[in-house]
Amino acid sequence: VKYENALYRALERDEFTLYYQPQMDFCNNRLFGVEALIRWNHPEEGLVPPDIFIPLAEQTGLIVQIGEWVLREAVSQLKKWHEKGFTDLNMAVNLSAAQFEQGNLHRIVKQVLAETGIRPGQLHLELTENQIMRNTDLAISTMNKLKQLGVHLDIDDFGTGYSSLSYLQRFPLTTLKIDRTFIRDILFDEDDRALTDTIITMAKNMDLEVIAEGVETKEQADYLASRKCTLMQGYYFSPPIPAKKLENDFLTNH
Ligand code: G
Ligand code: G
Ligand code: MN
Ligand code: NA
Repeated sequence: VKYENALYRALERDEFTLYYQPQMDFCNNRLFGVEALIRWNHPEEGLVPPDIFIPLAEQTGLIVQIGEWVLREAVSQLKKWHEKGFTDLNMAVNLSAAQFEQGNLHRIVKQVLAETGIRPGQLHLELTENQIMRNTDLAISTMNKLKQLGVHLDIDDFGTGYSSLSYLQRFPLTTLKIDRTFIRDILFDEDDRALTDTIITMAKNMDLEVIAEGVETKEQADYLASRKCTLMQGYYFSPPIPAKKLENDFLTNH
């Protein structure tokens, strides 16, 4: 409630910004891609984290416009990085439930790709399990339209939701992102380790890519690599950072 009126004006006042968190291929220490994460630069309060305003944006329906802004901004940033020579870089964008359930999402995605000339295979759209389980028929149909464009469909926070494994096969997914709560205690909690191993094996069997989230230490990264999970994201590599810092820290040695 505190932020509601200000949130309405935030888009037109250009107060949103994107941070980018590196996704590393640990095997060759290469930057595989980045995940775009929105921040709100509130005129009085400073940076407001998305946990605070995304739920509010969802309640008010503003999330649809905000989500479209995120998509356009992230893909045009990716284009700039491609033009600087980093042509292999991928971009991951989070979708909210309301955005996902809008009938015209695939048209917007198609348009943004056409405007920028970004290859669809370099765009990952992140959905949570609960988002796709809300209305599975609608989700499958929307995902099929997106998949036909050639974009990747990633399940975010995998392992924390309510999807059943048998159900997963019905969705045209390309990537599972293992939730960070499983990675946190991976070195000393046998259950978390067993779950993580299972998700990695299952992903391989289903021909899906797998990304581990929340990797905070070298020991966690080494363990995951030993299980053949080499795509990783987390504070060990970097927190989400502004575009300029990402360029300085990750896109310089070419
Ligand atoms: O970056 P941070 O850890 O503060 O993000 C907190 C939550 O906000 C995460 O669950 C993330 O998925 C969500 N979030 C961040 N950016 C976006 C966005 O652009 N769109 C949507 N729908 N959610 C986002
Ligand atoms: O829900 P989603 O996976 O989209 O949320 C991504 C958010 O997770 C990032 O914005 C970031 O703030 C948070 N995050 C990223 N890496 C780590 C990590 O290594 N540890 C913790 N605790 N949080 C992380
Ligand atoms: Mn995410
Ligand atoms: Na996540």
